[in-house]
Amino acid sequence: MALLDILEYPDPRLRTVAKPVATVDERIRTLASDMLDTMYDAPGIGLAASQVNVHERVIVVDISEEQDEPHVFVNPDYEKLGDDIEYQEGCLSVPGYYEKVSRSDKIRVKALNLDGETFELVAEDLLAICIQHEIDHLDGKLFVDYLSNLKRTRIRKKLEKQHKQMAS
Ligand code: GNR
Ligand code: NI
Repeated sequence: MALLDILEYPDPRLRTVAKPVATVDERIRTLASDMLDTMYDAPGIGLAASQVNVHERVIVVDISEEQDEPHVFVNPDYEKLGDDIEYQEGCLSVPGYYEKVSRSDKIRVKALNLDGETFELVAEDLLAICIQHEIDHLDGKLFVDYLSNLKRTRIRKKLEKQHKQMAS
């Protein structure tokens, strides 16, 4: 069990575009395992490698109540199948803030599993929303980017103040 530190907005490292994983090896399996530990500990329903300052295309998701349905996606890609719906999102990198974001309610995801094999999954509702939120992280994108400039600036200033207080 290993817990990783989660970067918080507006840390510029969260804006890094993650690189594709070339080979799914022991290093990637350890990363995914540590990311799941970190996600469950937080607790959260998803985590992208970008959030733990590893800029490679790996995400983990588990929306189950029992925290016993882990999904790992390496080099994920998706197409939208559904309609856009609004959902109140949160983010472990934007702690304490929840705002409505519009995303597709159904997607088809293609990715590699931890054996390096390609698989496909049709995801709906919260699982679909969470996977889209995580893939955004891999592209350096955060849910606050969908909000008004006013809302995003307010959130940024409050978190910056909190980070300064914690540092002093
Ligand atoms: O724990 C999380 N909850 C959540 C709720 C609504 C939409 C997306 C999410 S993902 C978030 C964890 C996180 O920050 N993943 O990047
Ligand atoms: Ni997030």
